[in-house]
Amino acid sequence: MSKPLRIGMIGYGFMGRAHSNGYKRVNDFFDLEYHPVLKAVAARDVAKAKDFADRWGYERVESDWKKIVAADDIDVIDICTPNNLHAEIALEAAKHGKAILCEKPLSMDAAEGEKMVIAVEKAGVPNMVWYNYRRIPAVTFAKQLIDSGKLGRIFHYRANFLQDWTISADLPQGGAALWRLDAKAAGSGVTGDLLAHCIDTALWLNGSVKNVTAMTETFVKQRKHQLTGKVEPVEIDDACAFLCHFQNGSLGLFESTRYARGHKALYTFEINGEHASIKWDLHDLHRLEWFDYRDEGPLRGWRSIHVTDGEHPYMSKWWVPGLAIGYEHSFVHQVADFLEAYAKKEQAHPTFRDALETQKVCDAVLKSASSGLWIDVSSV
Ligand code: NAI
Ligand code: SOE
Repeated sequence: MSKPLRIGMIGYGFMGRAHSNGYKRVNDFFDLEYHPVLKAVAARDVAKAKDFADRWGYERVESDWKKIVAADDIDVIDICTPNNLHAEIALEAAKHGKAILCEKPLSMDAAEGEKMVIAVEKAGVPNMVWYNYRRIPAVTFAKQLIDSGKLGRIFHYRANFLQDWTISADLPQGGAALWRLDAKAAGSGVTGDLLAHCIDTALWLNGSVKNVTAMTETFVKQRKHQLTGKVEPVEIDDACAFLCHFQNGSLGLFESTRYARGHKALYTFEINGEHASIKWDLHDLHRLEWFDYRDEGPLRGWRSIHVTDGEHPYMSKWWVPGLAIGYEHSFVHQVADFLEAYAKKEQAHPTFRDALETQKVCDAVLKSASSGLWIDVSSV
């Protein structure tokens, strides 16, 4: 019989749903010592939170997140709010000794992230950030291939995250659904929202970043604020591109934009090593492209590996070989890994400290874009 782990969810939007789905499905597929219990959800709009709670099976609703953070019957605080609330909630949750699962990016900037890391480490509480793309089986498989040394020395790391949903100049900024355009709620634009994913994956697959040079652009300079009705300057980056040196000597090239007409959420990466290369694409997420120079000459070429066999990461828990899983399963995997680590009294990754490293790269990128200089990540 597994033991209960009581979840207090803060925010009931996109991620509130993705995580709740993860909590509900995980024990149906993974053998674990703990099972999540959906105890309480907090949000300002109690009627909407009640609908959410009824749909997903949360036992109660609170209008103030502080009540959930202080409640004796909650073990884990799951932060699914806009970015400007992550730190305040996490600091309070650490004071109450709760395990904390925080959505990405960790914080508004690295200075805020440092405080969060200090708080969770001082409190000694389990902490993890939802950089879920690590747990897509093809991405985890890429990690296994790199760690096995099959690619040899790495020369290049290339990643893109392209979207097209903010092109209209009439789109307001701020408030529900549009907080990502408001720097006060989001911290930054595509750098913290999208490139943060690419950076987390890159740090995991290819190690630390030494220095960066970046450019950003804000194509629409003013937008009406949804909450105040006033036309205000847009302070986020709509697009960002940066070059970097990794500590292992390889070169990095990253691009993200919300102005790439035709692309909804195109996250891709490619890694070129001495012996082999790999490519991955979120729109075809169960495939890993592999090129190995050591293959027999006439047969040498790109292979497309369907990462659905039982021997591939996580896949033995799902269906039969050849049947794909999707985006939502990355959250189920992250919950499973968290519960496994929790049972062993270990930390699941990425921890707040891991995510702080991503935050430092983001800060260095933004600093470089505004100064026009190469910035050392260690100087941030
Ligand atoms: P959303 O706008 O869909 O939901 C935000 C929720 O926060 C809403 O339920 C809202 O009512 C609630 N909220 C706002 N202020 C609050 C307050 N003062 N007290 C309590 N609740 C409050 O946003 P979404 O897309 O779910 O994003 C939330 C977080 O998840 C962000 O940090 C975002 O960067 C991250 N995210 C991560 C993704 C991933 O792939 N890992 C995907 C989408 C978002
Ligand atoms: C933005 O549209 C967004 O939802 C990001 O906030 C997520 O982190 C990313 O996974 C998908 O796109």
